[in-house]
Amino acid sequence: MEDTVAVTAHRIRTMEVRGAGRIARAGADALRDFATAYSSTELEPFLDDLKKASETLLASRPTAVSLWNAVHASTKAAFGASSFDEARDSVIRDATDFSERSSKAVDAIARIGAKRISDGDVVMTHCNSSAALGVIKEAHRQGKDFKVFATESRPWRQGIFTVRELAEAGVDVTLIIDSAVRTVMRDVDEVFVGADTVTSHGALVNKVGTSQLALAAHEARSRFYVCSETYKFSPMTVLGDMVTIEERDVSEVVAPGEIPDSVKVYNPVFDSTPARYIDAIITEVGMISPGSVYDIMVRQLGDGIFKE
Ligand code: RUB
Repeated sequence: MEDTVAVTAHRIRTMEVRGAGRIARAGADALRDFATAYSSTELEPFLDDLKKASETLLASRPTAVSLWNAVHASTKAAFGASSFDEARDSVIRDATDFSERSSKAVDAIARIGAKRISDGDVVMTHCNSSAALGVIKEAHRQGKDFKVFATESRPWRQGIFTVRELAEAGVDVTLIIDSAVRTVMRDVDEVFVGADTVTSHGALVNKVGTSQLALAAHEARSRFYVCSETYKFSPMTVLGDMVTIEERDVSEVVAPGEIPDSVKVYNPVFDSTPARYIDAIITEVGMISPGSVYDIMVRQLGDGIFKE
């Protein structure tokens, strides 16, 4: 059943599964299936294979810490288990629990964030975040009358998924190209974006271009909200680690032969927004300031996670 893990890692790498929350749940689900179908009953080989499965998943995409937190939450108890049954059962239990808590967190964020949207507001979102779209759809479900601008989000154009999803929900949505952000921002009341990783000092790592929305929002005095489950908070950043910004293939930006071979193409797919441009982070444990991330992480994950 290592295949399930390899298939999931492939689907994450090729972006068939994308968005930090979905990636994390897919990782946890793959580990649950791996443990469920494991054929031998020896503890040591199981732990060796579990380690390899975890590494395969973690190598699939580097930026979203949600995947690391999902793998850690699903496997931590197994590595301290004293029998095969205990280890396997803990992976099945903890991976299932992670996925369930993850889905509930998105719902809680929707309920909390929706209160920040009022009748007549203009909202902007970037890329395709289930947490941010949850907020917008919940506000719409509550009968609020507002407009949404969604960015195209080159080069993958996740904005197309966003506008489809919002249109299907009946939301008044307008698609804009990424370079129209500043032009439109003067009319925007609130920006809602998702998170791939939030650092211990409250910086947001999310789809490239997010920091431009934040700067434009700051200039236009529009509020800038990050919708982030707490498993997007990165324990590694407490220890000083930098977040790896994924760079993807040139072919996502230009077609073969479209530009001279001598031209280099740089395709970073995430960027970092400093805490000072963030009004609040909307999490499943409430609306917090970027300055509270460290405390929440310690409370949620425990001191042990910070040991190197
Ligand atoms: C998606 C992206 C999303 C976050 C949050 O990037 O940057 O804003 O992952 O998403 P990609 P969610 O399409 O490259 O994975 O709120 O769904 O976890």
